[in-house]
Order: sequence, then C-alpha cells, then structure tokens
Amino acid sequence: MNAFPDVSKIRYEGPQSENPLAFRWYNPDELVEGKSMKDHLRFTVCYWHTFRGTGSDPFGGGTMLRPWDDGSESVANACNRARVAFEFFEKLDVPYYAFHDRDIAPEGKTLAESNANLDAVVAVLKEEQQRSGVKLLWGTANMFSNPRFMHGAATTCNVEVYAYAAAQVKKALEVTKELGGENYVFWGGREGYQNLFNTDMKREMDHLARFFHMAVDYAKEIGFKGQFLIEPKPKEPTKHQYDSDAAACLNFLRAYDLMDYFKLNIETNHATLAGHTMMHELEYAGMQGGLGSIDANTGDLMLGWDTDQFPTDYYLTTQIMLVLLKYGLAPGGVNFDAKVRRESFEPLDLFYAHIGGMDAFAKGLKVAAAIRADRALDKFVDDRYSSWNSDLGRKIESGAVNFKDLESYIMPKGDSAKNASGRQELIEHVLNRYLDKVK
Ligand code: XLS
Ligand code: NI
Ligand code: NI
Repeated sequence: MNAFPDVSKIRYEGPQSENPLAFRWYNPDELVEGKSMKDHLRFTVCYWHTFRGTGSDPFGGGTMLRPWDDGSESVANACNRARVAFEFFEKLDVPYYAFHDRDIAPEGKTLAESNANLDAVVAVLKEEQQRSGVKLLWGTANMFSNPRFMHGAATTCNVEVYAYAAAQVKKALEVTKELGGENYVFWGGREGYQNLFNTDMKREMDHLARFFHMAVDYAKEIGFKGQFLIEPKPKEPTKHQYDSDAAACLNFLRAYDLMDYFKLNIETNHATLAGHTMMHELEYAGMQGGLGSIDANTGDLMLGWDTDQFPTDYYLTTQIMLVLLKYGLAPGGVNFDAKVRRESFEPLDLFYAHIGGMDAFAKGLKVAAAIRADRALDKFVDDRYSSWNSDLGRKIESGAVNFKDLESYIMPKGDSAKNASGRQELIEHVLNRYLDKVK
C-alpha cells in the first residue's frame, strides 16, 4: 500500500519542532511515572470517522477526498480500505484501532450475507494486525443506522428487531474475539425514546438488561475475555437516551446486577452534552471502579450537538490525564472518536488531526504527572478536609455516632465552626503554572 506517499512514519522531534508531520510531545518510549507514554495513552484510531466519514452534514453531501476508495459497497473495496487503514495506523504509530461491524464491511441483503462480508474483511484485518502489530482496542455493532432500528435495538418495541440485534451482537462478539479485541463497547445508538406517551420505559430497560446478560453469557461461552463497556450519551439521536450519563449507567448496571461485568467508555462531547465536564464523568465513574476507557474528542461551545472535533486544548487533556493517572486506563485506551471537519477534506488532514490530538494528550500527561509529583493539588484537598481528621471526623466516618451525639457535641459550642477559603482562583493559577512549567 502506498496511499499516503507524502507521509513517512511520524516521529518525535520535540516541542521546538515546526514540522507539522512530527510529534512535539508524544514520545512513545519516554517514561512518565515509570511507564512509557505509549502504555499510558494507548492511542486508538476509530474506523468510522477516519475511514468511513464522508464530511456530509444536514445541509450537504460528502466532501472527503479518499483516492483509495472507489465509493462502492463492495467487499473488495472494504478489503482495500482495510489495508489503507493499517498503512495509516503504522505511519501514525498508534498501537490500536476500533470499529463498528458495519464500518469495516458492507451490510448485505440478509444477516447471513452481512456476516459473510464481515468474515471476508476480518480475514484481511487479522492478517494486517499480524503483519503490523497494531491491535484491536474494541469492537462494537452498529445498531442505529439501518432503518430497522428506528425504535431502538435492545429497547425496541418490536421483538423481531430485538432478535436481529441479538444475532448481530453475537457475530460482533465473535469477530472481536477473533481479532483479539481487548474490550467490547455498547453505545446505545437509538436506545431511548422521543416521548413517554408511546413508551413503556420499565419494559424497555428490562429488555436492555436481559440483552446485556445474554451478551455476558455468550462471551463466557465463547471464551471472550475482553472488558464490556457502556458509552454514556444523553441525547442525539433520541431525545432521551437511557444511558444518559455515568451516574445513570452505573445505577442501571447496579439495579440489574451487571456491575461485575461492565465499565464505562466516557466521551468528552457526550459529557458536555449531559451538562457535565469530562473530568466530572471520569471521576464519577472512577470512584466507583467503573472507569474503563475514553473516547477522546471535544464539542464546540457555540454548537449544541456531538461535533466530535479533535481535542487540542491542554487544559482539557490535563484534567483528563489527572483522573486517568489516578485510576489507570488499561485495558481501555484513548480512542479518537473524532472527525476532521468537512472543509479539511484531504488525506493529509487525517494526519494533522491525529497528531494534534496525540500531542495534546501527551502534553496533558506530562503536566498531570508534574502536578502529581509535587502533590500540588493534593495539598489543597488535604487542607480542605483536615477537620475530618479530628476525633469527631473519625467517629462520624466510622459510623460510631448518631444525630443525638452530634447535637450534644455541637450545641455547647455555639456557632464556632470556622470555614477556610476554597482558594479556587489560586488553584487555577497553579494549573497554569504547571502548564508553563512543562516545556
Ligand atoms: C456516537 C458514539 C459512537 C460510539 C460507538 O455518538 O460516540 O461513535 O463511540 O458506537
Ligand atoms: Ni463514542
Ligand atoms: Ni459521540
């Protein structure tokens, strides 16, 4: 393959480099907290945006120039595209990729035909993985594009569509296993509702839980050891998605006895659509042992939908890396669920976009590690909660006292409790100081 003749393998040249086809921060073998950047970040290219994105939007058709793609829905075109994708992964020096079943192979007229198409392309992917050493971070099934899924897949009102979805996930699990996928993702594409007048929410959620239990059972049966992940998102395409945010997902998993089998794949643009920061979603999942992987992208403050832009903001990546360093990421990874904008239509733009995203995360990793090395934020947190290290704090935390005890303790003291400053602005300065410091 030589689909990108103007690009050779992207290398680290350091922060001073002005070469747009070089890394300034991502230095794969550089150790941070005793581990290589490559192992911390586990960068992943997503197949759907990068190799199937056309640049179309509600106002116009595709713009992308992809000279290797003949535009047909043939298996031969899909196999050729797969080989081009691996040339891209290798030149970009990413260790992982991720896909939906329908991104890699065309959907046939019947499920049997779709499965056969999938097998043909999977054989090529397997060969390319072995040749290049690039691995599969996760697989998933697209159960939202085909019109049959208009009412949902695992939460559909139509039992035959449900059966179809189950069969599709069965096959997706098989190919993910075949390719050594380290995780399997469920993003609930159309699992939600437009209004409650025609929706039996309880019944739909029971069905969804059944679906997940069947997936867990089948994974056991075929010996698939990857981590199951749910990807929260609050809206789009449905008005209300059941997996609306980390809290909703974890509550669902707990209610239906699925906590042992699932973690979350947290995406920046989905967090912000839910009215949360990415850091909030990561911390909320992490503190409950539910942080699995991330979809790295960013939204646009001026636009209200999932624009899936490449992340470039050091402030954002620093926040993310602070949480990922705390809880760990493997077997998850940093998956660029991000697309070049429709005006960036040349193949070269795919490189610029990913390089920018990878550098932003590598810099965020270094800044977060520097903050952690000095315990620069921990000090604020420790101070802020220091009153809880008293005898009284310990008694409350261990459950040794009740309301009456607390009343007897505080009543004679009057209004003596003294608060200390939260130091919000100072903390923001400190963050900027570390951003300046890492050179
Ligand atoms: C859509 C989701 C999707 C998942 C995979 O908004 O981000 O791309 O990551 O199904
Ligand atoms: Ni995503
Ligand atoms: Ni998304």
